[in-house]
Amino acid sequence: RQVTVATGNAGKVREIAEALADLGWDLRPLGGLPMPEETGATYEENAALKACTVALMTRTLALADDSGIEVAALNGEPGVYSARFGNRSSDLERNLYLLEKMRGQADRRAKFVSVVILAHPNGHIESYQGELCGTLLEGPRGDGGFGYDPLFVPDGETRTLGEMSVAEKQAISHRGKALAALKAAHQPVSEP
Ligand code: ITT
Repeated sequence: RQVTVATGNAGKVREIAEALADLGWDLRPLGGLPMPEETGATYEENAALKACTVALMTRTLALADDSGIEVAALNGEPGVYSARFGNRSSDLERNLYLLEKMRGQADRRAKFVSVVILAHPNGHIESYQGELCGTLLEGPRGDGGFGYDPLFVPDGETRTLGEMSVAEKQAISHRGKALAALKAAHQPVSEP
């Protein structure tokens, strides 16, 4: 089945392709298609907006992820606004901005959230989600992953997400959990 991956984020594309590889779906890139403005107040609303818009435009199934990081000491910010935190326009600048806001802060707890939506061209939607709790370092470590990965050490781990391979990150991450639930719902039933 043809599924358009409705994201402009190359890091998400890599994780989605790797997680869903065994389903044998024909994953299509967004190409030049425009994405809607993310006007929703929740991850769920924004993921549905992206997936439904692309499903309607392409008349294929469309898969979108809306995600973010919620920092305890910042009252859950940046949350749904993680991609535009401090109006900074690159991952590097947003990481520096977050480090600056967290300077001297003892409570370094943070949580990643992902909502993955598969939209059918007939308007039906399937929604899956996952979370990952951890702490923020005082400086970056590792150059893998994307976004806030180099600053974030998951609970029970010693390395940042930026120091892990895609497969290692996937096994524990917010997006890995959401995609595993989607995959389980679409796994062909095996013979007894
Ligand atoms: P699309 O909307 O095109 O999918 P985006 O990057 O704008 O791409 P979001 O609106 O969902 O996506 O923003 C999520 C932001 O949260 C993302 O840009 C990162 O800064 C951060 N983020 C989400 N998941 C992350 C992860 O697994 N690792 C690090 N940062 C992550």
